[in-house]
Amino acid sequence: MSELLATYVLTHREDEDIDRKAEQIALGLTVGSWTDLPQLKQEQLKKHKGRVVHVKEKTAAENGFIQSELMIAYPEANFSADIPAVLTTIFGKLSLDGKVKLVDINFSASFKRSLPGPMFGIEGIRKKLNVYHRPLLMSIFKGVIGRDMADLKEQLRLQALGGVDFIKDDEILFESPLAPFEERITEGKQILKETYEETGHRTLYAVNLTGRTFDLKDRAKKATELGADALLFNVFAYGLDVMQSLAEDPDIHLPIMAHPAVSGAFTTSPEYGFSQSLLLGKLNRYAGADLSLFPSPYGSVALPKEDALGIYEACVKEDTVQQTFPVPSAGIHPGMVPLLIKDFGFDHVINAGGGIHGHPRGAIGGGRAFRSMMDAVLHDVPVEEKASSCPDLKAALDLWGRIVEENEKTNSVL
Ligand code: 1AE
Repeated sequence: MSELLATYVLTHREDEDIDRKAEQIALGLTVGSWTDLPQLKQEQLKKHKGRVVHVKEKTAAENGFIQSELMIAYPEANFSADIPAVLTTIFGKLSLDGKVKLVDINFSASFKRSLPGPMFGIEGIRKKLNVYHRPLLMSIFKGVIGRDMADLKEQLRLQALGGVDFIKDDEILFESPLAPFEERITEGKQILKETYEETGHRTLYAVNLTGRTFDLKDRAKKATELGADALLFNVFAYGLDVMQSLAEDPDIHLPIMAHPAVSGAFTTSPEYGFSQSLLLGKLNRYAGADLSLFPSPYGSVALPKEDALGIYEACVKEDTVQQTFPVPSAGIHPGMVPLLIKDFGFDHVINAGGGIHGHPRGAIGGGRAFRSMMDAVLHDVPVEEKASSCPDLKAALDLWGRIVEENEKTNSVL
């Protein structure tokens, strides 16, 4: 019989009987109070009962409180093969019952067959761009609310001329008569065709898929027909299952870029909600995100480094589904590139809005500064030397400086 393993961290009083609590969870989330039932019913229900796999102390007691790790196995026969059924079973009422954090889920091999994973993944996206040996660079439209198509087209053009690989809509750009979804796709496509002809560098555009849930599929199909490159999707405002339905639909054959908006409400507490690696890494990946955006350890909205690395690991580690491109983001500027490459290697996307548009020479200078810093790191050229031959990089470093790790004494960050 296949089982799903759920791992939780409970914060509780030192003297609480946590073995008993674990048994209550295993029973309560599966067959309920089966011991009070007649013998026949008990027998019938036995195969549906949850099983405590382990209970371990995780931290030393502090002010009378302690954290314990619990692993509980749930028979997969108890639920249908979809993420809403899984989450309702293993973390439904439990998420309301004290200080419980769901940190990991392990699905059986057979259950995983119902989860599509990314349709393109790292490999498919690199193939679209024909870029294989460096991190990708993405920029973000900024300040475009209330602006018309002429403004958007100019911003798109400048970003592309800076040498970025991807340009994404801002997640707060919704449908507007000034810049409708369909025009953003068709006119954006034309601009990127022109910049490709001018520079030979290909840039893809991820348009924000927004609106009411039951209209999303039609809009995404329209985007496919119009030749869109990719979809940006605020998955945590809608739900993982909505993204999975988009990813699985053969008429919507587009990479999905999962934005982390709203996810902080579910992840940031050390005592409640989901772990970052589970929600933004593993579940995003199984539900079909080709790219997963998350705060890096260094920018304006920063995650603890171990959380950011945990998301990265869940996106790329060996699995039955394709890899999701990790996209550490938020407040990123060229001076952070050495640390980003050190932490996340080649297979990630460097993503910047303000760090591109806020460059003293505008978005073209911003893109060039990032690409130049990436070149310096990948070809082992000292940053100062690179900056002396690249005025865009010099201007970025003069403005924002370089971020080095706290324990770093030398000028080199690699
Ligand atoms: C974590 C998501 C980052 C994002 O979407 C965004 O718009 C970042 O903008 P900047 O780079 O902080 O200006």
